[in-house]
Amino acid sequence: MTDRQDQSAQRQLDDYLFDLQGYLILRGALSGEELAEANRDYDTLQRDRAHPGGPVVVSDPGRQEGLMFQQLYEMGGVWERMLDHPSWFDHCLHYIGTDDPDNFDGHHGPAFIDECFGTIRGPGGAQRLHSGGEKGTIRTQYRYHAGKFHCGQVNVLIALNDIGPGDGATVVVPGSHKSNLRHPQTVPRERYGEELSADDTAGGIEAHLKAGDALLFVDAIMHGSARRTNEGERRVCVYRYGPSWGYFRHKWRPSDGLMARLSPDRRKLVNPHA
Ligand SMILES: O=C(O)CCC(=O)C(=O)O
Repeated sequence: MTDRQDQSAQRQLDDYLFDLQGYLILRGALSGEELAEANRDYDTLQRDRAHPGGPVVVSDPGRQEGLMFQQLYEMGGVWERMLDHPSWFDHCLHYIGTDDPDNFDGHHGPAFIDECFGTIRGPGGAQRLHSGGEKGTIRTQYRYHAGKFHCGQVNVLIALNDIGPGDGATVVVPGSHKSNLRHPQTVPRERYGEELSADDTAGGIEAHLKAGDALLFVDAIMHGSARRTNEGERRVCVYRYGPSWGYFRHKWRPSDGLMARLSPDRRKLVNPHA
């Protein structure tokens, strides 16, 4: 079999599994050097609550989600490379569709990253389950039509350390991106905290990742994370990709410094009209 046939067989399998389950695991997406750099930057953020590379927003809301970072790409280096990292970028473009018919003159980029964040979570930390196809939310929708994927948001969650049993792994409910019915174990927004933890959710599975693996999933899939019961901490970052006509999820915007140093292609990923 030639390399090209190999790639096409892999793409067919990925498409089948992504459609069926709503997620894929990309093993070894980051190199050892990339991981080391990312972890050094997390050490700095954790210690100083800031980074000299750029204005990352650090918060500790004192909730189960743990220490949170927004606008990770501001730090430069590996965080900029992750904007269009070869381990996942083509997959993201393929699953969001990138087919705006009015974009012929290239005034948009092929995609928009509407949020780029990370968390460090210690013992007791978790993320409540949310999303699910039955909600019909357009921004996060799963859609396949006329022989193409047209997903509203594809997330790439990258493990910066090993995440196994007891570590608070991300939980997904495979197939729930197409569900028609509300999962009976979820509760409405005003009763958050009463729901079962993600690890006790019927139909849910923990995505165990080695450091450097990436979990790629359509946001419509029901997801959250199990509660961490082990000592130590869990480190992840998430890049959210959507169509170029999307808009920022939060109030933060790419800084002038970042916009000045990015290549034109990458600039369009963080601000399609810039
Ligand atoms: O923290 C996790 O494992 C889940 C992240 C999550 O819920 C999200 O990316 O929307």
